[in-house]
Amino acid sequence: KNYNIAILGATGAVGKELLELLDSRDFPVADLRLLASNRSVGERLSFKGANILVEEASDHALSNVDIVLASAGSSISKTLGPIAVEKGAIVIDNSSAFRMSPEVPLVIPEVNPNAITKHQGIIANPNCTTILMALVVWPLHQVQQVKRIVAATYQSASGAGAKAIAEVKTQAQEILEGRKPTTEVFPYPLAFNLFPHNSPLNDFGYCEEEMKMVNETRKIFNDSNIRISATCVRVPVLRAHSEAINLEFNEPFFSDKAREILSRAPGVKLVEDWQANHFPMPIAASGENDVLVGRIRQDISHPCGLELWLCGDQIRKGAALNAIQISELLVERQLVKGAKLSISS
Ligand code: A2P
Ligand code: 11C
Repeated sequence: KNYNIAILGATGAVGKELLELLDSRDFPVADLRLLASNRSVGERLSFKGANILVEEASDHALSNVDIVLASAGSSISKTLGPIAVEKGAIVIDNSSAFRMSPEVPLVIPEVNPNAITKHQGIIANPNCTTILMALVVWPLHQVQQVKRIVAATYQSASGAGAKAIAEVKTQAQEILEGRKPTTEVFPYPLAFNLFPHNSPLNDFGYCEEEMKMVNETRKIFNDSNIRISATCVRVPVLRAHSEAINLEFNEPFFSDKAREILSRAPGVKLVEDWQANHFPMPIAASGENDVLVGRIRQDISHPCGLELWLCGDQIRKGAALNAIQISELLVERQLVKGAKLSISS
């Protein structure tokens, strides 16, 4: 069976990657609808040799669709997501709109694939930093329970969308030419700079991005006790996020054992050459499906601590690839069917 697919936000960074992955992974597509804002109407994007016209996202455009891959931001998902479900589609939503709703599965196929069975029409794709961290921590957590995670992130411009990637390139050029860098998407120049993630702060001084890592990981792991603290930072990298992760267990977790587990973990690739001092880099992770992990070492400050370093393509596994893998899982388990919606967002 082939399916009618709509990409909501098809002209964006994640939307374009979704299109490429549907093509290269040979997803069983019957009809493909590309939806964006009215600014992009008339644009054409290529899919399997055809040039498909971009249409304006609307109620009407969501009729007769089996799967909506949504990546046009939270407010669009909140408005159009439930309408699509009402019309019989399953929405795989890349925004944060429904992630923490109890009725909405929050899924990383390598971690909690069975969560999709309970879907009521909307399945949420986790935040990119959460996906990359959870994918690597989960196989270790399965062997010895992780008590506490302390993460520091180095997040690429792509996390803020296609305009942000263009902005950092323009800023680099402007600075090299001795001009003042222009800022439209980001509050500060990102080229030759970095700054703490600029999402809204809570009363404890944590930003939204940091709290997503805390709350979403707990939901995905189905473990409300795991303690997590993160510091999220935007860096002038184009499309791959990096993360320094410190894990604390109840007993020592030896680095050789962690290395052995991660070397065969799905979606993870071990990149470690201690002699050459060669480890994962965002430039190497860009365009890759796997999350690269390395520098696995015992924490010298804590007998039960373990340190590791990872880099993963934010647009791929952090967003589009994870959504496509969820779609593939739905097809494999024959779960692509209209659902009864009851979402409390
Ligand atoms: P458009 O290109 O027409 O603005 P990114 O995350 O890379 O910034 O991409 C965001 C995506 O969401 C783009 O495809 C963008 O379309 C789409 N989008 C933004 N605003 C709307 C809107 N009001 N209605 C539909 N799609 C939108
Ligand atoms: C970033 N992770 O890099 C964010 C972007 O909840 O999906 C994605 C926000 C989200 O800025």
